[in-house]
Amino acid sequence: AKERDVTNVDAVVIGAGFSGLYMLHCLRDRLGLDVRGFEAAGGVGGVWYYNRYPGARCDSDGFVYCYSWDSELLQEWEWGGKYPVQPELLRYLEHVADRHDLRRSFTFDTRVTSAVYDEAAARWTVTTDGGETLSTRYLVTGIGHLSIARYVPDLPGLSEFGGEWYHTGSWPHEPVDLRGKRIGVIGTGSSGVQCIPVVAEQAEHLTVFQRTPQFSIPARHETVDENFWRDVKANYDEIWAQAKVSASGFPWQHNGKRALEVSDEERRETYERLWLHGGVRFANGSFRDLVSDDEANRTVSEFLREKIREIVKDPVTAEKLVPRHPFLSRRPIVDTNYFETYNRDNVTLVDIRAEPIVTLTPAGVRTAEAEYPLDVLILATGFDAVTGPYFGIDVRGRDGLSLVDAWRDGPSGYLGLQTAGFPNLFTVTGPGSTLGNLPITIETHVEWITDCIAHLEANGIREMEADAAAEREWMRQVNEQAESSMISRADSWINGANIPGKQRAYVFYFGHFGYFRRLCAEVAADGYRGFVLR
Ligand code: NA7
Repeated sequence: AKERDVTNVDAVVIGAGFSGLYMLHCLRDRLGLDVRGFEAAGGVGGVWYYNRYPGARCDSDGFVYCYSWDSELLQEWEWGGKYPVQPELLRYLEHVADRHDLRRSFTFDTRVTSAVYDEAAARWTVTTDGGETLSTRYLVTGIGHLSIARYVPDLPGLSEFGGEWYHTGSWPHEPVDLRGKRIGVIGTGSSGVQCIPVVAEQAEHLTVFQRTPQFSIPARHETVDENFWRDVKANYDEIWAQAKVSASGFPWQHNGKRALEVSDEERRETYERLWLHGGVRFANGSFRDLVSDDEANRTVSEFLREKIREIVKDPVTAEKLVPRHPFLSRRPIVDTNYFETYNRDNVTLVDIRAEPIVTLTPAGVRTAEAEYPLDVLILATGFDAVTGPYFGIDVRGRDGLSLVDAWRDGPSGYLGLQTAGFPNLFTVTGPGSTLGNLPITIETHVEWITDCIAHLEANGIREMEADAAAEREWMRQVNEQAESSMISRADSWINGANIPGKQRAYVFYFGHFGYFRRLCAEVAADGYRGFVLR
């Protein structure tokens, strides 16, 4: 039968987002390998294929939210604003795919269902839901952390709800007409905060059901103009050089000072200036100890709480919107008119910790105190991060070890690149990797993996995997770093706490990106220290 035919290739790449597109290009066009790519979606784009909800944008400054490796494209491309919107991001990745002729190596609408390692042959057997079986030397995942495994909470009565409901992470391709409708949004993470102001402008009435208030920094799109782009294009080499040695992949540093070593006036002036600059730079461009020192952090958290009280006119609503957790204990959020939206007459904020949702009804949402009639419900309730995408594939390594068993106590990896027991499987930004500005984090991994595979090929090395002890030691450092940082002060998808019953674990390295990049390079130069090569 046709489905028994096995296609032999050198490498299989899973995913056609920022990671998979570049990975495929490197292996196919730089190393000359025979590579096949698979993508579950109908096209390229990864998270930017799926996240089409109103207001969807990236939270990294656009001029560095792109590939650094195509210098001609850097001169040609210009984003429409400071933070690109989803249609532009999708167009960009489609353009890259066309420009480098990547689509012909991908099979779309096709999910990799299993990957089983054959130790005797030192090859992976990969099967897809299209009925195809491949045998490959190398398997590389570019499946991201969030894209596919949307989290829909177990809301009582959801199936009885008479209106339409959508998850932000799987928004329909056809535009959804929200004009004149009564709309509810559950969730105020990055997705909720981006869509709420846009939805409010279209809705007859918007009701936001908030469980945890969030800090958010205004984007200030207006700070980017023609002059900005001229300067950026003239200085791209320097910009990338700075980003590569920076703390989180952006071309700037903190100011080198501790928050409490300067006067109250200087501190205030620093925060005000960055607040006016806007965006993620507020989070990582001021004092060096905001993320590590409670007292320092209190100064910035209080500054932001005051801003919310200044912006939101109704004091009762304002208090509901003021977060209790420290700034930077969750991923920073960037917004356009988020807090201002609560000054609109057609917007209601419901604090569901004080007034819990009891059930959905055919007509809307019933809380402990009231009934909120709705035509449309938007769930901006996040994702089963990391384990969601990885456990969606039945991965079996050496001795039949399943990835689910290997990661029973939480996802684990050595420098985010490989996991012990899974030879020749490489994970782009896998567990133990940095986060930060993701395109440059991704490039760091993709280029490392490319050089590594070139080394394996050139030296006739059959197998490579992370050494279990090196991996344990790296994950110990990942944990230690997280414990000493603000990220340990709150629950979120970052530590697995957003999914009821999920094993909590720190998956990402919250240390310095520049250090991480250097470490990856040193490890390779040192004969792949901490990896076993056979
Ligand atoms: P997030 O950041 O995980 O946010 C999910 C939101 O949904 C958050 O406000 C949650 O409240 C809320 N939530 C989750 N479950 C429930 C239930 N059962 N009831 C009410 N509210 C709930 O997901 P996003 O999509 O916004 O962003 C994910 C990442 O994508 C983001 O960090 C960027 O990297 C891009 P909670 O705060 O947990 O109380």
